[in-house]
Amino acid sequence: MENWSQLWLNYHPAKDKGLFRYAGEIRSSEDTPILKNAVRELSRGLSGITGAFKGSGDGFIELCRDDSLPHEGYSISPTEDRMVISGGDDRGILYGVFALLRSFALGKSPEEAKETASPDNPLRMLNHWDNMTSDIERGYSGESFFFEDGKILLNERTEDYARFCASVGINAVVINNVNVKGDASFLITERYFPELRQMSELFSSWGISLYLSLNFASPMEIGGLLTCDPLDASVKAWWSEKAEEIHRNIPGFGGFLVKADSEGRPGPFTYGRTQADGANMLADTVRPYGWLIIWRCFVYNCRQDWRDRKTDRAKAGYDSFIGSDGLYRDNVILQIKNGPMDFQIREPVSPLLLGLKNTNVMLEVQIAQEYTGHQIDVCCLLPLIREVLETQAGTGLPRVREIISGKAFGNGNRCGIAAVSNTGNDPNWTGSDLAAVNLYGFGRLAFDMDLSSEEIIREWAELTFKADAEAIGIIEKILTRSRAVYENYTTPFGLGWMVTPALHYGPSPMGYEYSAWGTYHRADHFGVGVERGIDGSGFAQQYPEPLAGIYNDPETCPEELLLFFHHVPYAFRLKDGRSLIQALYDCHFEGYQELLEMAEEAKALSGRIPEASFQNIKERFELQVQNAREWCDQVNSFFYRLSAIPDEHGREIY
Ligand code: GCV
Repeated sequence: MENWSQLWLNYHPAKDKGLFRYAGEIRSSEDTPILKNAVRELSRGLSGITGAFKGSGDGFIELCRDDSLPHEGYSISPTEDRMVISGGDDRGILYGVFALLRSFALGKSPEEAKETASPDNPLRMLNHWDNMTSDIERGYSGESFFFEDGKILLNERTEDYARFCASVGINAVVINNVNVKGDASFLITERYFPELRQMSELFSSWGISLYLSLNFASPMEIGGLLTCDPLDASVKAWWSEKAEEIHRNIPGFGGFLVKADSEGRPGPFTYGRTQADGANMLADTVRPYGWLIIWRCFVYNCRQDWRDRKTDRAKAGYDSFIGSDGLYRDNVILQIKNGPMDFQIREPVSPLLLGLKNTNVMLEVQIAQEYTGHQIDVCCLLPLIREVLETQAGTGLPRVREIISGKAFGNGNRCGIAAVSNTGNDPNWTGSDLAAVNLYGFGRLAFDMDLSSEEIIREWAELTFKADAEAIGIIEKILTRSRAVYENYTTPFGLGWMVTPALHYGPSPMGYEYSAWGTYHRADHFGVGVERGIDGSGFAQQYPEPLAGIYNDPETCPEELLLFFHHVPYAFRLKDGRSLIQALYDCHFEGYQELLEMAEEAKALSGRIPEASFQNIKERFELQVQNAREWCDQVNSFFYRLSAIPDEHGREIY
């Protein structure tokens, strides 16, 4: 038995509602690597769930191709004696197998297991920020399971990781950090080809394409050239040769993810070239192999002067990319963080997502809890992701989900969604047992954007824990409200950036206020928030109407984003009649109180879920309670000392 968790693929015994009779035999017409894995997984899962597999049932499960189904699509159809899983291709069949196993594990009936589905998003990707030095940038669950001391790791955990990904429909994985340095620059050289080849084969057998993050300065750093100017002929030739070499050595390779001109990384700006010049040069060199260039839009000036109120980091992504809309090759996808800043607990949707109409785009979210509690604080991010997908509802504008799935502007299958992964080599993979909901949920949501957070949470909890209905209910309740609670005791109303600099855990209300990172809240004696309307930085005007108008006016701006868009006096009246300052106090006190309640509720899980999970959850709640208390007291004291306005309810502020 492995000494690491099987997460939601635990396959513990479930109740039979008529499905078990199909578990007698598995028939597969073909024997491709993916189908071999599909059959193996099915028999592994069924033996755990039914406890009796190996020829005991009368019926059978049949896996087959059906060309009328779309790429990666599947259909599950029960008849009297057989359960047919058909797929548009091998990946489709594999996804059908996992869907059927889910139905078995959740105790569904044959009728409930019946389904025809295909993924909403063409690319469903995980980005790992794993370094070859073993550590993970913004990792909160141990060290890398891909790299150790400059070497690539390939073992049973790699295979389990691929199984977990496939089980929720992830079809692409970038294994190394976007900040490519040191040994990682050599991943595209013969030093690492043998292991990468094996990894790519392993991933492919689970329907996953291997991607690498790229160092834009590779021609200089590993190629001995004196420039990496994308328009230089020797640079282009170098990349063409490199791509051919990689193609020869790593079959199944998917392409590159590139962070350029950002936070000290090299890029085309150094040579007075555009981001499009850089991306297109690479795209041309990889075109013969059908690979993609995924180019990140996280480009901004990280050496800003805090005195300067006109420069606004929130505007940088749009400003750097919008002018080249339509100029990108069709094998380039621009990867855009969900908000214009950097994965705060709440941000408006990036205006770039709405603005680029003639360019392939994909959404980037972060399930590594960098600003959302380091996988110590429980924070289920599914409500946040769901909001991003739906944000434009009611405005007549296309919704983000339509944009990233290629439906809004007709950019076909060059689009999708990526998450910065929250995994590491901890035995439970995600540091906190509860944080695995974000990994599971991201995959499920990327595949099916109609799923609600509640549905996913419940499904995950039932699959993960062998627990009674009451325990599942407790976990569901905790997770469902966790994001709102975290937001309340940290930075409500879109405030952001009161976090301890660099570490990004715990409060430091003035920590980023005089920094060079462009991360300010501009709190003073009279009010708080960044003025981003027409009389401020003008960020609100980067949105199409009616959003630009809605965000521009503090009276129409959604309250949960008020301080993101406006510098607002403390006496400003919210819709419920409270002053802003009172609402700030209330949120913090209530958030902390709610957290205490959640921590108390979690105690009832004792004896109801496996002891190791209970201890993991309990210990993390103890730390979270301390963290939330610091946030509550420090932020409230900060505002009280600045404004000199007392809390109407006379609660203790220091
Ligand atoms: C990988 C933020 C993080 C960095 C991260 C960067 C990015 O700035 O703090 O650790 O670098 O985002 O997304 O590239």
